[in-house]
Amino acid sequence: MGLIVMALYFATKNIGKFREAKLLMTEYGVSLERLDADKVEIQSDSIEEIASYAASDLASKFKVAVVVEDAGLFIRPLKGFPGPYSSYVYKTLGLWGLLKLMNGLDDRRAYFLSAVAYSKPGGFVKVFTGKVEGFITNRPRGHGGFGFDPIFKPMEGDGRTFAEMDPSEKNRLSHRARAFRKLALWLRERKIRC
Ligand code: ITT
Repeated sequence: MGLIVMALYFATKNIGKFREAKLLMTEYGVSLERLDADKVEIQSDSIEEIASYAASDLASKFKVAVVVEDAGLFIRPLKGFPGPYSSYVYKTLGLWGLLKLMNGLDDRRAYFLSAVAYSKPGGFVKVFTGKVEGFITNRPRGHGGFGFDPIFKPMEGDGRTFAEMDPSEKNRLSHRARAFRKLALWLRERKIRC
């Protein structure tokens, strides 16, 4: 198969997400553009389904290859809450509201999941996932990153929260970097240059 050169758009309103993905993809020679478009967000408890639907909808609307990421924080003692509702819970309860729900809980285990859906016009969709295990801290720490970063301490780290790391350190461990890395390697395998 010959070399295919095309533009790759990441549809997200979250600038923090975009910066992290762009930094990671640049390491693999992939140039990511941001698409500031409204996404269709279906109701589902599968982040893969949510991302796939939105990506294929935008790819057919804009007639370009589109990437959409749906991510969430899953807290084990809360049976995976807030999961697919993370964005809503972040906006309504915030960090302290979530910490309050965990008051008195010794089990602080949680993980972030990311589903990155790549779609082309014509209905093609492929999904890549990434996961990072960790713990919810007792109070917010650090000012980097976004969302729940100040209260998430990755298991494989050195005790710092994601918000206490710089973007390249977070990218070594994060759910998002793991999913985007899979996409980058898949594009490389198929000789797709973006
Ligand atoms: P787009 O849909 O526009 O991409 P969003 O912020 O709404 O942006 P999600 O639906 O994937 O994205 O929301 C997931 C929420 O989970 C997000 O708003 C954060 O609060 C949280 N989240 C996801 N990834 C995170 C990360 O790496 N660090 C901290 N919080 C994260």
